[in-house]
Amino acid sequence: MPPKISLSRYLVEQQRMDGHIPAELRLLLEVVARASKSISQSVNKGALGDVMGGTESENVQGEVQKKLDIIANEVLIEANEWGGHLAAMASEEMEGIYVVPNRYPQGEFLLLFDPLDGSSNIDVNVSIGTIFSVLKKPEGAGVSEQDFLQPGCKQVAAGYCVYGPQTTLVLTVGDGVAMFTLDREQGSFVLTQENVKIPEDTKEFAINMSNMRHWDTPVKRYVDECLAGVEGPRGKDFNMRWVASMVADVHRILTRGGVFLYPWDKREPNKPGKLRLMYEANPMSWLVEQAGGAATNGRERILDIQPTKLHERVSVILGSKNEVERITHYHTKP
Ligand code: P6P
Repeated sequence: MPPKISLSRYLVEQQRMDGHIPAELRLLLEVVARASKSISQSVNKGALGDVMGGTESENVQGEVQKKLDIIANEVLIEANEWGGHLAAMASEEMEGIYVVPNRYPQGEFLLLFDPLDGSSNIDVNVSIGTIFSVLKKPEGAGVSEQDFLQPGCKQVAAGYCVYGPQTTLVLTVGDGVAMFTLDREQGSFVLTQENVKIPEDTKEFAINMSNMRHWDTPVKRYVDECLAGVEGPRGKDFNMRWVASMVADVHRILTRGGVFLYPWDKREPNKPGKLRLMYEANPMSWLVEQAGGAATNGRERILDIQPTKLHERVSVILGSKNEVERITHYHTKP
């Protein structure tokens, strides 16, 4: 049995080997991992803890906040604010940025997160997760929301923790994708896969089919061709999955390939899509690209999009490279 490599050892070796991870970033990632462990314990309590159900409040997206949304947000804030590695944080659950209080030293990194993605699945015991993205704070005194508005290609680290049958942390610092499974007996994340690779082709697509009548033509064409199966233009049968938890759908794609679509649709034409660019699409797109996949909004690479608002939304098509290229081609060269 090969030696168990902990997250800490992996990060130290990454730091020593490539200088990829400055000490402050290594500390940040270890703190986020520890916070994820704590969130996992709250999630796993379920009905045995006072963590299920909704609250009276709504988040900036106008969505009813679940108790666990708020718990996860507070865990991440409290775990990260004192360490001296961050200047500020941004969260799906908070309208504005959270500047590290003056009583703590400020660092050079910005942390963005969706503290508990897929929270509609909490009460029905389906996998959910925490998504995070790390940027460097631009030079200059102080920190503002404007400092966060950097394209996804500027990320210095990104990942998620999926709370499913296993609790698994998936991470990139720009040197490929590694997966760490929580060993509850040791209480530490153990390296269980590195150099993750997404197959370039797939027979599995993930989309919420109930929105079909609202889709734009290129998406409808793509899905119709998949449904036509081996007798159709694709010459093969496809399978469909939709967990309605981006973390779970992306984890499946990183593990066995596939393509995930949450496209623009006619229901709210002024909204580019449902998912958020800064703390959902960007971190997931970097992970997918680092694993040899692709991620576009149907027309351009998601990581090239210049954000204009902290909570802006985007259309997302990501996964197996050849499928994403095909769908993007249907949009740009119909
Ligand atoms: P729908 C969860 O609420 C989420 O933000 C993503 O995790 C997920 O992929 C999507 O929304 C599910 O949306 O419309 O199918 O419920």
